[in-house]
Amino acid sequence: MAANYPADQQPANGGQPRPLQMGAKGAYIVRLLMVGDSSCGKTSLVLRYDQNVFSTKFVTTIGVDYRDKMVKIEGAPMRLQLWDTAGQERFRSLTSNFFGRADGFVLTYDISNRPSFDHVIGWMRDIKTRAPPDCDIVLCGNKSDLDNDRVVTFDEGKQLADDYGVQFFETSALTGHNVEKMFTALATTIKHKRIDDAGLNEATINGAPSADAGSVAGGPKPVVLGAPSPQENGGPKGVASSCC
Ligand SMILES: Nc1nc2c(ncn2[C@@H]2O[C@H](COP(=O)(O)OP(=O)(O)OP(=O)(O)O)[C@@H](O)[C@H]2O)c(=O)[nH]1
Ligand SMILES: [Mg+2]
Repeated sequence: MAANYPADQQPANGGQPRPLQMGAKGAYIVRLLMVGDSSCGKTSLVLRYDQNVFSTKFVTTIGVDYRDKMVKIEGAPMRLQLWDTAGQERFRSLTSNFFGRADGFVLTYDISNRPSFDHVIGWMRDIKTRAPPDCDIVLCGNKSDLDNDRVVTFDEGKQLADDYGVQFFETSALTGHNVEKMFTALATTIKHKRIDDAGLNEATINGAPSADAGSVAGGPKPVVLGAPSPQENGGPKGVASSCC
């Protein structure tokens, strides 16, 4: 794994997996972070996945937006907390504070933007430095509809993902291509490692509610800088200085 990369840039997928936390509503809580350069399509991917909509308008994310989505993965109810971070450099110190309790990352680049692909190594380094060792990562080459403007080949993306030992998808938030498949694949990998292999089962679901992050409904909740962290057991949702 990652034979072509320095030791300090290896993926953060090693170590003993922690069991997933159970929410009060009987769903496992899965914290997913969208990371990658500005304009590569992180917000668009979340909106396509959550609401099946797309806009050509670019409204850059300020800080971190938050949504959650209830899904069933192989019969297991999961509350996917989608933390959509800003790609702009000026927010980097804020957004990297969110890495500490992530269960998974969608590391996104734009197939029509070479620097966004080159920067994947730096994003991987940040994940390695700050994220839990049992988190899972999907490398996502977005804007696959822009094939005429493509500057990063599928094989380059796949090779990089293989080097890091992570899953790889090319997606299009515009057409919806592979979007649900990618999120489902990440959630499924997390389920296998953090529920199935951790020995959690239906009895655990019914018998051990502990904490939750709040209601499912609603649009993005922009983070208010300097406000208290969200409490897993019902604190104000989307008003946070970090998810950790
Ligand atoms: N053609 C095409 N355009 C896309 C796609 N995804 C996003 N875009 C466009 O790319 C621009 C940036 O998308 P965003 O989703 O806001 O990018 P972001 O990664 O969230 O950017 P930051 O919030 O600044 O980090 C917008 O104009 C989107 O319409 C896609 O799959 N195909
Ligand atoms: Mg955004």
